[in-house]
Amino acid sequence: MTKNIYFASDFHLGSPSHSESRKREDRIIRWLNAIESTCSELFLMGDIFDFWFEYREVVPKGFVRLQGKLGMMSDAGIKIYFFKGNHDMWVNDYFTKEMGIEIISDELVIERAGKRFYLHHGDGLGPGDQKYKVLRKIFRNPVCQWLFALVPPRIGLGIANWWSGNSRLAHSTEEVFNGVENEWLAVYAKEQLQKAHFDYFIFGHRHLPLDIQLTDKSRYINIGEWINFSSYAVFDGKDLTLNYFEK
Ligand SMILES: [Mn+2]
Repeated sequence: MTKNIYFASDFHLGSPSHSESRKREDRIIRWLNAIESTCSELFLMGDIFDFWFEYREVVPKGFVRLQGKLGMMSDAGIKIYFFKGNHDMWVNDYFTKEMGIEIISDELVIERAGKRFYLHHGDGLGPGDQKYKVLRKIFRNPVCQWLFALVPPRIGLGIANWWSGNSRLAHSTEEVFNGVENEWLAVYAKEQLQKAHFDYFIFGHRHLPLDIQLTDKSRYINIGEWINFSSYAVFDGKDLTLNYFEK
């Protein structure tokens, strides 16, 4: 049987409410059940959780089905990667210890079946968004994380849930395509192509499924999100396609 590589991101579990998130989590589990027999590697490319913060002895409640499923897939020999997104960059060693998942902090370059992939959640890349780029440095600073960990979870997670309730998802409007020249991740990908060849650039973060031909040999695929689209990409050893689950 051919083995595939799957890419998905931006589940934003926890948002906008517990019941909505649970429905989405169930759909994700159905998707994982559907793909696992053909899956050799699974790339979870950021913003899997709308908020995640890991204390030394404590992790946030919830999302137990996803964690159990990933643990079982990993135990069955499927290699799973978890990219830090802008909503869930504070993962520590819990996913690795409990589920055998490899954590990726920034970009990851891989080669599979002779194709070169450039993988990244997509936050903080390309032109513009200076405010976020500064915030990202602060949020990713180990001292800031250490200080936040001193705040009791009841207060820390309370602030976080308030913050997450104010994010763009809570006032969810569907994203629209800006045209290739204004799609900052396409601009970023083109810059990278000046330095090295990649067959595929795969990003999340944009919340809009996109499949853009950058040159005759290179494509930018945005894997979208799971609130409106349930979109994901699959590489079957020959070609990469953007798909929609239960659509
Ligand atoms: Mn996101």
